Amino acid sequence: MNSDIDAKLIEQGRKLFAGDWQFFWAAPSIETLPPMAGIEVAFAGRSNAGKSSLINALTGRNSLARTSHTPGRTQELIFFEGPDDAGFRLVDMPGYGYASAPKAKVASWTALIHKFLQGRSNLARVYVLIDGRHGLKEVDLDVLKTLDKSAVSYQVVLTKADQVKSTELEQRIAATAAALAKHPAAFPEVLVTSSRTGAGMPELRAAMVRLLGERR
Ligand SMILES: Nc1nc2c(ncn2[C@@H]2O[C@H](COP(=O)(O)OP(=O)(O)O)[C@@H](O)[C@H]2O)c(=O)[nH]1
Ligand SMILES: [Mg+2]
Repeated sequence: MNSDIDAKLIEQGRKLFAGDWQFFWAAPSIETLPPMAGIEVAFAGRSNAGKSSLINALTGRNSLARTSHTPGRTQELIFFEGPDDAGFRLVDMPGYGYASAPKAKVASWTALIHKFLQGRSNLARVYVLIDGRHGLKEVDLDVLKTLDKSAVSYQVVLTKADQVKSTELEQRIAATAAALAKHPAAFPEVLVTSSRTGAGMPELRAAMVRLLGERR
């Protein structure tokens, strides 16, 4: 990749996320979604994968997206809006795969997400967050299958990189990329982040700037 273009995107990403990000809307159901406008990027992943922490790290706001030590607490689609003129939103999706969740809850999650993915033409990408300490689990693979069937492009992000030894992390990246080869709708490249150290944030912000450019 051209490093001048790279540096430019990194700088544009820094600027976009240095702007004023605000909570905008919480939707517990498909009927209560905000009207479609601008371009949206959503963050999916198991409960506790680090979705809310990643949104906080991206926007540099420690408590914009509420993070929780209690898995499975976010049960709504939460929308955040960027600086006025950017026309850009981040969506914190409810976590899936919380072991003690009752079956009915899992079914309602799947239904909500399925409907969201089907009907949201301004949704440019879903980032699927995978805890870097654990890698892809069965429930994640089920979600990737759901995403394959939707028209949305998606990419896997390995989170909590600060908690994994570098040799182990390399193996995890390789194993994840190998699994993704079976999912043609997935971006082949795996992103790696740490919300604690900020690792991977400039690259993720730059990727979203690139996406915005492509969608406009
Ligand atoms: N060490 C470390 N912990 C993290 C990181 N990201 C999230 N966590 C922790 O993981 C737990 C779940 O994070 P949260 O963002 O609430 O996950 P969510 O359920 O996917 O929204 C919290 O205790 C966070 O502090 C990270 O990059 N590094
Ligand atoms: Mg959360």
